[in-house]
Amino acid sequence: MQSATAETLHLYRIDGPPNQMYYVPNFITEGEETRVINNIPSNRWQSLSKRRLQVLPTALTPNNTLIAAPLPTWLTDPIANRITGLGVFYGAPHGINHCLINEYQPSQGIMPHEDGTAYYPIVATVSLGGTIVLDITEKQPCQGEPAKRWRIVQEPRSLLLTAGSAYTDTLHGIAEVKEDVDLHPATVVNWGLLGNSDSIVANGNANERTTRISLTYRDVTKVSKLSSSIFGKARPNANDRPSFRPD
Ligand SMILES: O=C(O)CCC(=O)C(=O)O
Repeated sequence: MQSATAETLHLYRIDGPPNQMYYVPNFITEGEETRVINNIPSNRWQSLSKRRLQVLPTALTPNNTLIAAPLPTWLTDPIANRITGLGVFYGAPHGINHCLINEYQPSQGIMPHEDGTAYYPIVATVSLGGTIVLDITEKQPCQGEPAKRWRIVQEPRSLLLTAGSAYTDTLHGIAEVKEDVDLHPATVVNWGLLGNSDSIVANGNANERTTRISLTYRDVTKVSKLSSSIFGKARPNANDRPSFRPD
């Protein structure tokens, strides 16, 4: 399949979770992946207990405001521009203006959480390096019923779009394991969209984790044009995680 365009994005829709999630394999090339990895500043990582994180262009203020600043070109050209070209940030007040970069070693992950209201309800995740499984859980199951769960495999260079009620009504997390197991068409909702499911099958329906980096592109809804020195509350090097976000 050719990579997605605004016209063909519907072909990449994931069936199963609430509307709307899309998975696009090979959204970027290996050359683009290498270029981004090489541009990630080595001195801006914040070490968290289970992963490391950096925030671009800057951290949000305590009341979740972004002090207006452009994203670096290596994040926008071509990746953010290509995402915007899919039309999915149509309706977002600013378009993509923020990016969290997470890095996970094998055995690292992120506990189930929601991204909350600091952002317009769409997130575009580009994966670099290793493959990982994202667990999606229904936030408010029907009374007496267990929460519905879905597993999404994210391959390197893929794009995962989460919008609408998939954004507002579910939690997402990554298990702290060295290997994702039991991966097959009945357990992975985006199996039919994967670029290379053969390698998972050849590995005994498992994925051995290696270092994986995610770029999560978002639109922070509150933006201030005041400079951080005038505003006085921005914390450019602080951990940019509003209180609902997990370690
Ligand atoms: O790394 C990922 O794919 C998920 C990151 C995430 O959940 C977050 O930044 O809120």
